[in-house]
Amino acid sequence: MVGARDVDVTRKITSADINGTRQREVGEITPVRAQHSATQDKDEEMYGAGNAIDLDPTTRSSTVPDSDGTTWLKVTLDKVHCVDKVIWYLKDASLYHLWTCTDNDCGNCVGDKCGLFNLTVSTEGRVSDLSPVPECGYGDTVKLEKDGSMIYVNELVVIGKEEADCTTHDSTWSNVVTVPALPVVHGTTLTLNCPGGYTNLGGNTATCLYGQVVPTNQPPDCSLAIREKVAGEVTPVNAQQSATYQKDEEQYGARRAIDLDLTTRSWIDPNSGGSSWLKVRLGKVLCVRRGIWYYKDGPPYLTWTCTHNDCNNCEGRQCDRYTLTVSTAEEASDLWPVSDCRYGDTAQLGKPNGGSFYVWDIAIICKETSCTTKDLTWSNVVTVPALPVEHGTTLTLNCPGGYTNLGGNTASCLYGQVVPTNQPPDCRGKHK
Ligand SMILES: [Ca+2]
Ligand SMILES: [Ca+2]
Repeated sequence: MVGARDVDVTRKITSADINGTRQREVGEITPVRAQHSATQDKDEEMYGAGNAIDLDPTTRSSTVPDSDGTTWLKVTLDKVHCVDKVIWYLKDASLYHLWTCTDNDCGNCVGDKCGLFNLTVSTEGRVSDLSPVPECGYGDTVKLEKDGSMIYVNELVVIGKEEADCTTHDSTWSNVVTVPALPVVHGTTLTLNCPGGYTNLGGNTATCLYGQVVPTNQPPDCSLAIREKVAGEVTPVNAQQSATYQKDEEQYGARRAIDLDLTTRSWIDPNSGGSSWLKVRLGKVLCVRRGIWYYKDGPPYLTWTCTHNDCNNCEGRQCDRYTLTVSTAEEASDLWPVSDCRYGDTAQLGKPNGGSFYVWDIAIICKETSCTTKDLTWSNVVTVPALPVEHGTTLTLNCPGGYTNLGGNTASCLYGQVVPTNQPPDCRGKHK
């Protein structure tokens, strides 16, 4: 693959280069300064380190060993960069050596005498030289070293990795959503979210660096599948099914479809009459807005949206094979006046043509409804404010005179259910 930064190893100097200054390369980083172990004849003007970065191929730095006997030339960059390549040009601007860096080293050298030289990229005075991306050396200092003898360098050119936009993230994060949405420019910080119903058990921030989305600490992990409840989702009282595969209730029973765990499934077999169904009990009559059937580690398999009459509006790949019916024991559902939900206390997923099927999980989502006195299961608890209250109201739970509340004392009205904040109230003991 040929990129914009591949170096033309046959390049020769032009008359313009000789007479004036050479042009900077694509991606070349402008250095701040150059230093070296010692200058030949202490002649800074003729042989100083600055001659290696002065854009003039005809001038050279001539470096001699220091008192330790080591010879080195160091180029300091304006900030920490991801160094892609380092090029050493001779007087006629022909390429003498070319180093290509990775996050480990710049050991990939092309040139006649690679073995004589050592080139390193480092972050001076910093903790870590670890590169956030694998294809470059991370640092603000480039150092060329040699044992003993002299080094003549006409031009040392440092090429940085392109600060490209990020267009996609790691394909192993199959369904991760980023904020802001991709593409973003180099340096942008991203929030990593899992899609609705999934919990991110990994890292939740990343940065766009050199065209790659790099996690701040660890990659996101949406694959473990304890679902977060969807807004409006009610907790079913129980579930039943037509028949269970191998009668194994522990592994394949109906409750596995309502345990919020996408690694467990109910495996529904037809009953003796040939019909296959999973029935979810809501515990009271609610107005069901939607039913979502989840598949393992994936987005919803089928989603039904309900109206006053039915839940026939289905989205997904196999809507023609399955049905969702919401009904009440009293058969009173048609009397309800609201049009955008279906009243009932039971949601039944069916496969009319028979046969087995799996449900990894199912969510029943209800329309917000108020809480009434008859919904209060704690016989003599007094609420403030008094029932009925709207969805979302916080309630204080008091025991009647003479009783002490040994349980929880707050609750909320959620989707027609009075739900204790922590634990249910417990009115006990009679005191004068
Ligand atoms: Ca020069
Ligand atoms: Ca499950």
